[in-house]
Amino acid sequence: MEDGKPVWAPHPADGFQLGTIVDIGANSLTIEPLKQGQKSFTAQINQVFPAEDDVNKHVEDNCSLMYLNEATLLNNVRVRYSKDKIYTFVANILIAVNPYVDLPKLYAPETIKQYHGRSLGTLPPHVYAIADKAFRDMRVLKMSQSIIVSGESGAGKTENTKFVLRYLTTSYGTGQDIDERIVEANPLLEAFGNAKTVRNNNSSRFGKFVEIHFNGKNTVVGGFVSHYLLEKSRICQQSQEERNYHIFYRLCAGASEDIRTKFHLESPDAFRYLNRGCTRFFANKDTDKQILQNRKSPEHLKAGPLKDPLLDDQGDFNRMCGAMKKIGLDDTEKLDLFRVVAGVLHLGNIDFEEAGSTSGGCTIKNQSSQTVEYCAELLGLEESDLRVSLTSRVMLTTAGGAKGTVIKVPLKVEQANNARDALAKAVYSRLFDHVVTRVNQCFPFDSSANFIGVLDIAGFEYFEHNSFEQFCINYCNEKLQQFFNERILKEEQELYQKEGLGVNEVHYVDNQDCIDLVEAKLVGILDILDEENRLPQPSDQHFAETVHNKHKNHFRLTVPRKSKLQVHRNVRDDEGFIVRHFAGAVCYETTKFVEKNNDALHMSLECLVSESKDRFIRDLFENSNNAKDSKQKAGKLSFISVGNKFKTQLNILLEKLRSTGSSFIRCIKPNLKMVSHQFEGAQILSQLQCSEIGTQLQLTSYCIASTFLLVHHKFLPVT
Ligand code: AOV
Ligand code: MG
Repeated sequence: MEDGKPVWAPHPADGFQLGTIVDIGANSLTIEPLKQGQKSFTAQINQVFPAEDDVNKHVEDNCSLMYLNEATLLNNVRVRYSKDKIYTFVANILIAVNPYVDLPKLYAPETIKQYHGRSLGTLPPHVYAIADKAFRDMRVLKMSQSIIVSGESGAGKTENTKFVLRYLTTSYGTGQDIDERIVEANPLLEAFGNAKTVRNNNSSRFGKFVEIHFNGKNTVVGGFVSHYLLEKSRICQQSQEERNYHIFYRLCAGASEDIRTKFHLESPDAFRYLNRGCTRFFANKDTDKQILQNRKSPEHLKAGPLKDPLLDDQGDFNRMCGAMKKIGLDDTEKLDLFRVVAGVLHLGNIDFEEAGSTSGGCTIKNQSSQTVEYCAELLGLEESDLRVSLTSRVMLTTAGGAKGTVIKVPLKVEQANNARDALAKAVYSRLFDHVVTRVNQCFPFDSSANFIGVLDIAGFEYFEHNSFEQFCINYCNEKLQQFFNERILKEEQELYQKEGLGVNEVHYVDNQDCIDLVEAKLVGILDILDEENRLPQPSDQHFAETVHNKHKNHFRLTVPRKSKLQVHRNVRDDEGFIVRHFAGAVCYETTKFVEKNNDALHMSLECLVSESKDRFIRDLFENSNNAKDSKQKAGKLSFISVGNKFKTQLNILLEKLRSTGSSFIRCIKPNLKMVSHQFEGAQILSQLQCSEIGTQLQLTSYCIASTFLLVHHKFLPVT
């Protein structure tokens, strides 16, 4: 850094600020901010970076800046963002900042045409450029490709994924149904798998890998969607200000009078599964009072108190029905879906109270009686069977030598509530599986030469309280990070060594030890959890203790007590563990890990639904392996591991990714308020830092110094 020249030094809100160095210490520098009236401060030497001469200049590929560091990257992205240029390349990685405003020109059909067949770098950075590169790589290398879209919740992964799908089907489709179906499958998947959260009004609560398949002539022939880990807890309960899956509200708001009567629908606030998360929105108190007096009025159904001003449930319902039609779902299939959704809502309204007798059990509350009837009717069950299955469970006696006798044990109120919720979760998640299966039938293909897959899966998560869901998603991100390291860093480094470029070794964190900690056989956290699930009396505390005992001195694992952060220290050692991830340490609270890791319904409920009179419901549960030999198995602890299923799926996914060429899109959320034209530098910087783009930059600077080889040379076949 030259004397007197401006530098970038840390700033708490903006990430970096311009200043000049006025004093140099052993490890720190004294900086005088360029902004008038600001006090000088000290900063660590390794956090101060040289600035470009013209800080208002921006470049399309960050690698063409004079100084490559995280401060100039942040500044470049900032300047571009202020001009609605949301895409920036870092070599061949695309950075996409969420504009939070429609940019119709950016995605217009003419723009799609422009990018057709054009090499990376010849046109401004765009998600279309990445899509076209994937296509050209597939064609030239005769190799399947994958596009990995990452970023935190609300960063724009799903929107960019949709742009990729639209681009590829528009540019390289046959112009027939199949192209449209690949695009129109999304509204249906989103209706059942997306929900409003505090971070995103349309948050995907499942991960997906969408493959577009091509024939030998490189024309679209079909598609395939794989899905991962639908968030099940949301079906029964949502956090403050959050909602259940869109479909519930849309059905209540948009269904025709006929369907409404048939499925006994009311406004969302009449249903327990909908009315406990989102706070009520009173746009106009007076009209709302009137509406409340007449809860079933069409106006209320359209604009009930649970109506979110930011979401148009009725309009979305109509759009969703349009999409269903376009992908070829007929009315019967549509009604099958809606009937189950309504059934889940009524199931949620069933209440229990202590039974008067001394049995210690419970009965269904009187006012729920019609609810039970509706629920039984919609799910094709005998009302009396439903009552019995919700309030008791079958067990095998082991006492008094009468081993093997099946008896009915009454459930306590709390247990019955849990049984009801478990049934609702099972039914809805099977329904979601069915929706994905059905979607896949819309774009079938006999054979394909290659595919381009787009991965849209939640990025690294770190909340105040982290549970099993965060654990799984962060484990997934460790695997993806490893893949990224392998692809971008190791391969390039090896290339330079081979070509004798004398590039210094680039340091990145090898995270195999962290992955092993989670997935290793027997000693990995997932297997320890499964082991706990199989115990006669599993407990979350015992699980946490076992994890700590098995990994006493593991670099990646610590007890919450030893944490520097106060919030973690409130968690007792037998209530959680801290994992040091590549992106930071996360404290997982193990409460409910055991429950969340089990996909099995208890026997009485499993039998109930698998013997439904309704063929659609029966089919949803047809493949469940524990329905068979139910008598034999009754009373045994049934367990289907959620964690290990995810591990298997993830390893299949990674095998697939490793067999393809790959491109990366890194989405960035510009602010927490979800508004346009607001660039919160510090927050964005931390997103850039935990994506290893920093390391990519370091590497790129070597390349430029060698002026020999452009970093993207081997990724850019001349096509
Ligand atoms: P995510 O997929 O990354 O979050 P989304 O793709 O759903 O995030 O984006 C969130 C919202 O940001 C969208 O609903 C749009 O309103 C807006 N948005 C994102 N990208 C664009 C764009 N290119 N142009 C205009 N608006 C955009 V999550 O699924 O929550 O992890 O779980
Ligand atoms: Mg999403």
